[in-house]
Amino acid sequence: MLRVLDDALERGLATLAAATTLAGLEEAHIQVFGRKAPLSEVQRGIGSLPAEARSDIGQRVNHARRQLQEAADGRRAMLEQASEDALLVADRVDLSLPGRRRRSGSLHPLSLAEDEIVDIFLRLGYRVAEGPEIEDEWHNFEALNIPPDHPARTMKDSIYVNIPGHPELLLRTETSSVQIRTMQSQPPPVFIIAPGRVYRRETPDATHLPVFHQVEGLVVDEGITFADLKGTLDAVARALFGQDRETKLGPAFFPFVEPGAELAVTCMRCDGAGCPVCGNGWIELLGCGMVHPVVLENCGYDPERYTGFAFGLGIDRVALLKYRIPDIRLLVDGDIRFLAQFGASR
Ligand code: FA5
Repeated sequence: MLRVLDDALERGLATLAAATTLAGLEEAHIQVFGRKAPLSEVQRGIGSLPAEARSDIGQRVNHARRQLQEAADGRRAMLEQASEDALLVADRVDLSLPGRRRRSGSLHPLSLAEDEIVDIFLRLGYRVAEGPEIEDEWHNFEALNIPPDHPARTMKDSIYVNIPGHPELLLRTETSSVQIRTMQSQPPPVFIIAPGRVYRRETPDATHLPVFHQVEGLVVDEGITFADLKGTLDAVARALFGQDRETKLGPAFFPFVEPGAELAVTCMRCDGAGCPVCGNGWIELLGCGMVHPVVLENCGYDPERYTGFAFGLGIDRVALLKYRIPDIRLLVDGDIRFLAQFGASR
């Protein structure tokens, strides 16, 4: 029995020492301490020994068991440490490697142009107003003195939305509808600009898009004259394009102003010489005029007491002119090589 015990101790120590993983140590533990292990058999045999031998053998068995348990605990601690070390090595961060750079983005040229326009007007004391992109015919047409037989009101020119029971709803064709909403919501004086998206049935070309952006401007107060309009537009054109760019104000018709005018700027491509993009050297930038008395009346303002001016400036056109972009369609192509020139890294 003593021989079996010595043998169990020796083999048990060897088995535990041979375990190279924690799972392997579990198996070794069963082999050494399990019910069928030699150590357990010796322990079970103690009962059949003569009484005087029992205590001696019992002590030896306990001693052997303690030795084996210590060996198992030591092995477990070692294997746990080793597996922890392996994890740390696998997770090691090499601080000497260069980091992965995030591409820094940039604002789209349209946003840059809009921000700049809005900034200029905020400095002049205007506030920013907003209106919905889905408009009704009254705000988009009637209130603006655009009669029912005007060509802009046909399905051919405007984009109507298909909402059952609402044949009067369309995508706004100009930001001028915000003039109406603003005057309806407050008494004079009014000094607002309203930047936003507008929609027209239009075939895209180098200077036209079917979805584009305008900044509407509206000023109404006592004693506002055409000179105020001209002075404001001059100041804005200089702030946007510098002193050197030439501008030209000519007569134009819009049903909601009287008199009406249009401001054009020398073409960004040919500098006014004339080219296939502009034709005659000029790019039309905005429509403007003195607010028609009928429009003031439609909004509940007294046209005998108040006068005002309004303008509608194309933001996409401003971007073309400022950044010398040769074709407006580049703004919506999403070509990263184009956008990268405004700061987006490749
Ligand atoms: C209007 O939209 C008037 N509501 C402007 C106005 C406001 C007049 C207040 C009087 C008083 P027009 O259709 O010309 O006008 O457009 C105004 C500007 O938007 C143009 O000068 C041009 O800069 C820009 N624009 C017009 N059509 C397009 C288009 N298809 N693509 C890009 N820009 C356009």
